[in-house]
Amino acid sequence: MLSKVVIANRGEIALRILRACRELGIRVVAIHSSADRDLKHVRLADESVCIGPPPSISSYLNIPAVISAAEVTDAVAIHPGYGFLSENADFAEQVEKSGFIFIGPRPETIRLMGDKVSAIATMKKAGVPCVPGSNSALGEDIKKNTRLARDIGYPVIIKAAGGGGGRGMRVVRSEAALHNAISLTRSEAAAAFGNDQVYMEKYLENPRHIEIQVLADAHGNAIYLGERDCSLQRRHQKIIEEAPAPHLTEEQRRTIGERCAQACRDIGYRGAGTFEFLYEEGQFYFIEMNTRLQVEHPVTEFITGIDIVREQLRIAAGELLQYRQEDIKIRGHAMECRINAEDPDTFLPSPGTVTRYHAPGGPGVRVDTHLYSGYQVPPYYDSLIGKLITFSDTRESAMARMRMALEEMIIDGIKTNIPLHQSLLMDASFQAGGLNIHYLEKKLGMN
Ligand code: MV4
Repeated sequence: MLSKVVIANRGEIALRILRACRELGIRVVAIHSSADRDLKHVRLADESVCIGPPPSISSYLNIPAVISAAEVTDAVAIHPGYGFLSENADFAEQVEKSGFIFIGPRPETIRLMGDKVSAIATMKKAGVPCVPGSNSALGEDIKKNTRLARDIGYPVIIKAAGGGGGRGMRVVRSEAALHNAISLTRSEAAAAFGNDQVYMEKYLENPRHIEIQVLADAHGNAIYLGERDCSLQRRHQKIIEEAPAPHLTEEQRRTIGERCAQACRDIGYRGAGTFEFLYEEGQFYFIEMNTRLQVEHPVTEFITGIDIVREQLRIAAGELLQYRQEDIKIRGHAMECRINAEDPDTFLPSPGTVTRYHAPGGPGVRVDTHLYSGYQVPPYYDSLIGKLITFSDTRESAMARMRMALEEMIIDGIKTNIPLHQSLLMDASFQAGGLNIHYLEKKLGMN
């Protein structure tokens, strides 16, 4: 097993990774900005290194500083968590060139999936169903683009190859608007991502967002761990996730899951990964692949009983996958509420001191958070301060446990979105399940 790992992240996920390392007897190096000296995982780590001032750009995104911390502490591997450098192919490459193990896919895979045009081409070739579209970057030929959009059928969506996660896209509902939309998306993409390549897809009006979790080892084995429904979102920020996806059949799960696992074998994928799909009228359409651990991984851990972070560490150590597909049994239902330090009405960040903190508990309740009474939420980073995850035999019961847990949880001194979660768990449509990606924004009166 790995002897010592650097956790190149902060907050709840750094603590989550520390716990997985500890369980496997791996020593832990916490790296942190000068604003994060009091983070819970920094206190618990075997060693810690302050790598820079508060702004992420000078600390958690500073590649030489992160790699130096691994060098001075004699670590063997770096876990990037999510966000920050987790999907930066140059970082993964420099980690490996410096003689460390990057806990994630090969740098080439990260680069391939980071470019959405090459990601889609790769998945289409591997037999993963994709959205009808251009299948390649658009050229400058107006007539050709017009013909393409006509063939696909309006509405279409123009997306930046360097975008993803909702950045750099534009819906086009008529031929009159097409040329301008392509030009605008192209220039925005050039400015935002340094890559002016754009592509076209059929725009799906009311899809759900369903993603497939996969695990692959370095020896050509790959399995899928079922799906998560992440449709409840606001401005591309997920709010509640759940697994399994409501109303999905076992047959649908097996068909799409096997496609994803086979695609992993085809491309030599390594580590944990997520295939993002839009799901509409019984069909799956691949849109992107995330080559990292995801925020919502705990719902999958609950329904499969597999510790995804432990598997990431084993895979990085070169071990064979510990499970075959037939060992994976989906059981019960799990739900996750993302707890953000933000005003529940305005959604503005609400940093400050947590004057009092009490965690909920009981059967099927998991709390992933770095909070403690007296902790100061800094203003420099993402507003996610914790995740409340519940599990039970049925969706109804998992929701009942979530309502109880939200009621029990006390976070004083800062504002949180707990009231929003409470209102969603009372929402009759949400209780029925299977809502599309626009539901929450409509409920909040955003459109
Ligand atoms: C789409 C789409 C409809 N049709 N592509 C937004 C995030 C990025 N990952 C892809 N996104 C979308 N792509 C086609 N062809 C609608 C969205 C979309 C969305 C997707 C997932 C979750 C939330 C969303 C919110 C708005 C739009």
